[in-house]
Amino acid sequence: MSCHLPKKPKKNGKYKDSINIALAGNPNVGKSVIFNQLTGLSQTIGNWPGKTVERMEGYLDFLGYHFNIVDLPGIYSISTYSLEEIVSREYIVSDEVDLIINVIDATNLERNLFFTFQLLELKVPMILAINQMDILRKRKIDLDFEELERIFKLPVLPVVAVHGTGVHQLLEEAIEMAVYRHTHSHFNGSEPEECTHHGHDHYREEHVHDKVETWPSLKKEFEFPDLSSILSFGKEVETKIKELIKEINQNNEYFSSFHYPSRFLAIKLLEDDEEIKKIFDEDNETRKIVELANNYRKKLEDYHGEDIHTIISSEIYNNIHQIIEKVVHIKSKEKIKKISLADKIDHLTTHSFWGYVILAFVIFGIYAFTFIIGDLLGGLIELIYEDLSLMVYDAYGENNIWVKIFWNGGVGGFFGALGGVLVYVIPFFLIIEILQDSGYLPRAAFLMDRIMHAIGVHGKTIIPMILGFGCNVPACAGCRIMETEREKKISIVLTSLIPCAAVMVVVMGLVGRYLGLFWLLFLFAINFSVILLVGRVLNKTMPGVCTELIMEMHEYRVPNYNVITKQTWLRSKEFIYKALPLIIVLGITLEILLELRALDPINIILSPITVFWLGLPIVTGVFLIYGILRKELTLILLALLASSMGLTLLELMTPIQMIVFCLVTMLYIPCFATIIIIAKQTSWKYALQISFMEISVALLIGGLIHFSYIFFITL
Ligand SMILES: Nc1nc2c(ncn2[C@@H]2O[C@H](COP(=O)(O)OP(=O)(O)OP(=O)(O)O)[C@@H](O)[C@H]2O)c(=O)[nH]1
Ligand SMILES: [Mg+2]
Repeated sequence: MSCHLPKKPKKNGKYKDSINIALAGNPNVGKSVIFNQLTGLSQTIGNWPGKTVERMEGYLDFLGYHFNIVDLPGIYSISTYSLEEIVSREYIVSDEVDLIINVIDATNLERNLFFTFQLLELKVPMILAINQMDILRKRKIDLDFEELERIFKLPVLPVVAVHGTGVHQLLEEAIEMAVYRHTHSHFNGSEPEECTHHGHDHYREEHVHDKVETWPSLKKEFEFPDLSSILSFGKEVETKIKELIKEINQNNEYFSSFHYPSRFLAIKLLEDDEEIKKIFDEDNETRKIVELANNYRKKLEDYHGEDIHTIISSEIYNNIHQIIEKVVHIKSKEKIKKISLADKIDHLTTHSFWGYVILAFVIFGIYAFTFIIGDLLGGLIELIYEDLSLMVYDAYGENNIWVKIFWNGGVGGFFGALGGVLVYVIPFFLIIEILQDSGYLPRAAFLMDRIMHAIGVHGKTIIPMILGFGCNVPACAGCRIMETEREKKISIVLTSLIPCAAVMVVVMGLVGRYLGLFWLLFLFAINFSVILLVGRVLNKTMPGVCTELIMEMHEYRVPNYNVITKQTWLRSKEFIYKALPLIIVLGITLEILLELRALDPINIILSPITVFWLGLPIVTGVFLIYGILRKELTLILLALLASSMGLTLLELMTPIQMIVFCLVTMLYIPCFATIIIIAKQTSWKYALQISFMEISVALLIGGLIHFSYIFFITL
């Protein structure tokens, strides 16, 4: 296949002659799975709504074309209920997008098509991707795609995103539409049978080349099919819309610069859409149209006895029901059985008693799974390192400076990261991905709602908090799902206090390993009490009140093997590529600095805090600073130091020092990457305030424990 489009040089980093596609649809329909399949990038995927919080762009070259693909946050409508909806709407009609792939969840056609109907009103070139067809097939439900294409007069394709089925056909269809179809008004109603996605290749090959010159103006030249038969409301509403369109068209020159079709503007005016009304604030004449729309709205509401949104949505749903009746064919009653199994699990995990038991079990399970596997592999790696070290020491001598620097520092750092961190982090990410993809998280949010209200947020916060056990960085970014700024700010603080996988590695490697379960639980109890306390204080001091939990619960799903392994690998890769080299370099640097005794001045400066206040060994000062970079460094550097001194960690630190050190590491400051993400989500001021607050809390508690211990033993 080679239909090469002449590419102009990059302009502002973007190819001028490329196809720009936006993936739009309801939350949790599979947009990001499609995006990742196409671009090879790693957008968050999971079975809960609202994961994609920011527009993400990726690209690929396919069949000689350059595609810019944009993954949009999931939205339920393109009204002005939320900022995301306004931003998405403006983006969809802008010149930045050539065509939309509307991703639709096949198992939820009714609600998804509601959004499709709104998109259709924008009259942008569009392909409908009916995703999750595997689930539908399992339920023995058929969709008549030919009928769907006949109805929508646009390409409608079946997709199973998680298997990659049908994903590239979407692009083939996009090429068709972008380069060929809009110049051969092929889809304008007359010959629907030819519009299916079968057997396009031959005419793409033939026609693509000579149509290239019309390329850049796809959106303007695309003749949107006449969909008046499905995009029509009842007679009264339609009459009013037509009247408004007439008025709008009289000022066509002014309105056309906004890219919105007149009919869309008319509908939105009727719906009293604040953003659209702003467009009409130009002069007296345009303002009159708003008044007219207000007038019509009142009349319609009086006539129907309902508000305008209900009137319009019920008209849309009427049309959707008729379509569904035509295209959905249920082949077997087996569906009922399947649903009841999902329902049973659903019922159990949201049960007022068993739900909490399961939640506790899940959280305990995360740790048990991680640390059983981690300890097993970690022990093995440690053994290998010890054996290898003996061989190296025998050959070159233990006190050889080069052995110290490169073997103890470099190779020791590598093995430390591998056996001390990576073996825990990978299972951790794996289980978090399984949890995400199964659909459990919204249930946990529902269960925790009442408890979370006590600390100023609703249950949804538990989602970033659970994700925070894996890594605080994406978790803090995920706090965008909170509805209000107040809740977002509180959620970010609470999430940044969750002990992430790296912190857990430190805590398990010191307290867990040397002091046992009781002290481990003690540390957790303090950590979670701090979270509760901070939440309560913020709830009392921040202006505003907590909103109620509104969250869609999608059906449970068997986690997809491809999705979870890929996501786990992508997250682990981050660690391998970023942390591993850093650890090796720092390991070598540490050995050199130790040889030169260059750490001493910094440690001495920090000693009033580390030694006097916290009662820690003086060497921990520099390690705590390193820990801001990545928390696991504190443990690895400690272990390296101990091994370079020929000691075990228990000989380097007393039990009480381990407890204080771990507590401080758990609480003292979010790591650097988390601070940056918090600043991006809120402001630098807030990020620094959080850091300062957490340092103070950590030092306060660490000092208190140290002095209580002294007091206790002097008694
Ligand atoms: N069985 C099945 N599951 C799918 C398919 N496509 C996506 N999923 C699952 O659907 C869930 C949602 O997928 P995402 O790609 O994260 O959805 P999204 O539309 O990007 O969601 P938001 O970013 O929250 O708007 C995940 O659990 C996926 O594993 C599919 O074709 N079949
Ligand atoms: Mg997404």
